[in-house]
This record gives sequence, structure tokens and C-alpha cells, in this order.
Amino acid sequence: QAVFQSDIGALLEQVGAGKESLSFMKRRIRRMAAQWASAARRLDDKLRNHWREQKRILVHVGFLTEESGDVFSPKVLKGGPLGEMVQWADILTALHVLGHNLKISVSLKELSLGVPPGRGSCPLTEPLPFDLIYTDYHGLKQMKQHMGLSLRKHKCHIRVIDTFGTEPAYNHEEYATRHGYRTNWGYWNLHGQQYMTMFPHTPDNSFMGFVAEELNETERLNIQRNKVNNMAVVYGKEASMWKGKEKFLAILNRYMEIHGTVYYETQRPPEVPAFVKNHGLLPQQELQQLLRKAKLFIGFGFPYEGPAPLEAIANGCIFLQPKFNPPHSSLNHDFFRGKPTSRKVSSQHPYAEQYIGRPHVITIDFNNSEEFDAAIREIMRINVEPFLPYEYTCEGMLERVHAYIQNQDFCSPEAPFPPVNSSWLSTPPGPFVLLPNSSILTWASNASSCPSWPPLSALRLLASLEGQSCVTACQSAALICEPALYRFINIKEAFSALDLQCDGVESEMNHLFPAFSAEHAECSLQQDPLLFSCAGSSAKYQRLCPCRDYRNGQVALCRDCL
Ligand code: U2F
Repeated sequence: QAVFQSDIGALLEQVGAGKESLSFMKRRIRRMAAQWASAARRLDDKLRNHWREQKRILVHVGFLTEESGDVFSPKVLKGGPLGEMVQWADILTALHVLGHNLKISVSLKELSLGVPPGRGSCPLTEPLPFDLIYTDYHGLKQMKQHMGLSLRKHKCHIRVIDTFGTEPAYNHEEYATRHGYRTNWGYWNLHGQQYMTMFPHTPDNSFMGFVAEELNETERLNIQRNKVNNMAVVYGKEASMWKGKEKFLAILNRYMEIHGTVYYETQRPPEVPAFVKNHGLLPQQELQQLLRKAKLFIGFGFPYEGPAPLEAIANGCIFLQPKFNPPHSSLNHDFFRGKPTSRKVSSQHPYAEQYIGRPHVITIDFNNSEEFDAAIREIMRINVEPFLPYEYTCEGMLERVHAYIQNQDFCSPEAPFPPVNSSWLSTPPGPFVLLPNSSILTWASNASSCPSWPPLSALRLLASLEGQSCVTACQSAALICEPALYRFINIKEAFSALDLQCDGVESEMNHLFPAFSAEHAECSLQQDPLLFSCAGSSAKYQRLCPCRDYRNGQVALCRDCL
């Protein structure tokens, strides 16, 4: 059984040393230890009667290995990306605090150290001495090189930490190759939910996340007392992120004192105007202090989808950011080009825009100077409280990771795709039941004995509009698309339950299926479960969507998921 542990000594020792990235992660783990410990106590109380199995877990951080080139470590103190390091530090802490048996590897050499003595040099051969392996795309490549064929056998144990997400159409080797979805990141034929993202970008992947600092009552009061109404901090620790932003900075400078945390060597970078008070790159802790005083945290479009806006909002800032019209994506923007997703990024930080919103987050068209000017004046006028969504607190992350570890199963032969039991399809009452006053169908209770996570009781079936994805269709019913439940609705009875009359039923590999084509009165089922996908739409199809409810502040989990 896994027992919560709040002492982080053993974890720090395992993380090792010798790289700036590791030092950054260790500082973070130390700084947040007390917060994790109290979250663990709260979760322990909440889960009191749950048996939690202790897992043997290998964490292989591929992007930090020399063999992958490790471009991140040398930039830690120079304004390079820290988001990934923040996330890995938090993943390690969460797994440790949950009481699992961890092995950490940041080099190919260490990858071999996990082997019980006498089993050869690679730990990842038979029998696999781990229940779970957390890695990233770099690590996956390395394991393929070192495990050869056995990777295929063991890949159900793997979880890939993947910042921006991977959609099923890109993940499926044959489909990606045939339909132009091949990218350099690969087509690994994993289950979509084995990819774990930094934000809940797409329900096709699992949302791993990270944490931000939480405030106690005294800190909250102090923040309210010490807020400086005309103080702004610019989001962007690298000078290039400020390039071409003179116009906005000049407008902002009319109203507010502007602070920056831009890395520099000897002189102020030319991109940062003289009226900006530049502190240079700050240690995380000092950045938090600066954010506690500031009223506004302003983004100029890059970096995309990082942790800093959540930290700013958690410290009582308002986050002002540009809307992207048209949205940025791998189809039209260099940064996303070649990434295995066609997700449309509607602003610098869609999570902040869609999940948090006003008054904490204001998303506007920066090309409209009047709107920009008005937003700044509004920000100086309004008061906001510090805010952190539950899913980004330590307790929220522990709860989510716990639920994944105990329930997600991509290995059992009957999971994730057991055959549909024909008795559930019998009529009356049939597998689906219409909820009163609604067009959403729920699975009949006589099927609730079917083992599934999320449980079948959470399933709500609906048909999207033509041209609408299941992500959007479920959202518009205040639900979330749940790819793990597709297998239950990939049956012809689902069409009739929704009053969609099929002249013909076919089964094909297409990431939009199951779907209905009104023009041909044709019902199409999905042939390959790996292609079940919430993302994707076509004007030709109304898609069938398995939606579910979610917990307030914890979108990854349905109400009955714990
Ligand atoms: C994102 O990476 P970034 O590292 O650019 O993300 P940020 O939001 O800027 O912040 C990461 C952390 O850097 C810290 C801050 C955040 O936790 O507390 N920091 C700091 O310690 N000192 C400072 O002066 C300023 C910030 C994203 F996370 C990556 O996944 C993407 O690859 C990248 C590009 O889109 O953006």
C-alpha cells in the first residue's frame, strides 16, 4: 500500500546534481515542500478509506539527457524555458508524496541503473521492473533505441509528458502516414490518454499540469494591503519576447510603472525601453514577491501557454493578453508547425482565457489601441482577489495523479476496449435513456456493471452539429468529451437513440467516426479504437460524442471518478 510521505529528503537526493536544470528543480521542490505536505494531509483525510497500491515508477526525463542534446539546462539562468522544469519538479514531488517507489533518470547511463543486479545493462527488458514509466518524447525515442522490440510489449506502462498535446490522428502511425498527419515527434500508436499535457488542452490526452503557490490568510491580507495600483510586470524573460512591442509599452507607460524580468548579461537589452525597470531574470521566489505588489501582468503573445500567468493570477494580478484572430496553430504558425496537434490557440494563454476569464484575465485585440488603452484604465480601476484553480493547487494535482495511477489502465486486454455486451443493447429499455427535458442521452443503468473508468454512469451521449468537434459539442452542454467512453457509443444503436436514421452503416478508420452524414443518411462507425478522438470536425458530419460531467475546478475527473 502507498503511504503519503511528506519528507522530501530522499527525493532531493535522487534528483541528483551537476546541471542548472536540476538545481532549479531542487530549489523548487524545497521551496514548495511544506505546501505539498499539508496538501497530502488534506487528501489523505479525504481518501481515508481508499486502498492505494504502491507502484514502482521509473521517471526518465529525456529532454535533460546529454544524449538528446539538453538544450534547456544551459539556458536556465539565461531566460530560457522553465515551464517544463517546473512541471517535472512537480510531477516528481507528486509521485513521491503519494508514496510510490520512484527511480529517477536524467541520462542513458542511469536508465540502466534501475536493473536488479544480474539482469544485464538495460532495466527495460524482461521482466519490466516498473509498473509505470513517465518520460517525454525524447525519452521515448531513447527507450525505443534501447529496448528494441520489447518497447511494443511494454508500452502500455508508458506515460508521455507532452507540453502541447498529441491528437489521435497524429499518433496513429498508419493513419498519420496516409492522411498527412505525420510529424517529427512521431506516431507511436499509444493510447491518446497516455500523453499527459501541461494544461487541459484537449480531452484526448490526460491533463497532468503542475502547481502554483498558494496563499494563507495573512499573505492574502498583505497582498491586498500592498498592491500598487499602477504597477505592471511584463511577461517575457527573454529580450526577443519584447521585440516590436514599443507601441504597447508606450501606451502602458502613460498609466503605469513598468517592470520586467528580462535576462541580460552586461547591458540593458535594446528591446527593453529605458522607462522599464528591469530586474533581470529573478529566482522564482523573488518573482512571486514582485507579482504580489503588481496589479497587472501583461503578455505580448509569447511564450505560449506557460506557468507564469497562473502564478501572477494566484498573486492577485490581472493578466492582460492578446487574442489571436485567426487563432495560431500548427497550420499557420512556426512555433506550432510540426507539433502533433491542429488545436487552435485563441490567445497567448487559452486556459487563462477560457477557464479563468474576467476579472482575473482580460483577453483583447492588441491591434486596437483604443481597446488596449481602455483595458489598462479598467484594470487600474477594479480590484481582484488572488485566485488559483483547484486543479493547480498541490491537493488538486495529488488528487488527479492519484486517480490516474489507480484507475487508468492501458494494459489489460479487456481494457480499454472490452466487447460491448449484447444484453445492454436489448430493447426495451435499450442502452441509452433520454434525460428529462434534454437531448442528451445517458447510458441505461443496467449497463452500470461494466468496468470502466470514468464509470459508465458519467456518460452522456450527444450528436455534434455539422462542422463541430466533440470538444466543442460537449462544452456547449457544460460537459467535457471523454475519449475513454467512445467504445460504448461506437454501436449502431447509438444513432437510433439520437434519432439519426441510418440508410447504411459502415465501419472505417477515420478520426471523426462514429459520425452521421445527413446528406447520405449514412452512419459510420470507428474501426480502430486508437482513433477515437474528441478533436476534429467536418462540415459533412455530425459526430457522436461521449460527454461526461466534471468536478468543479478539476476538469480531469468526473464526479464519480474518485
Ligand atoms: C513556456 O515556458 P516558459 O518557461 O517560457 O514559461 P513562463 O510562463 O515564462 O515561466 C516558467 C517559470 O519561469 C519562472 C516562473 C515560471 O514558473 O516562475 N520565472 C522565473 O523563475 N524568473 C523570472 O524572472 C521569470 C519567470 C511553457 F511553459 C513551455 O512549455 C513552452 O515551451 C514555452 C514556449 O511556449 O513557454
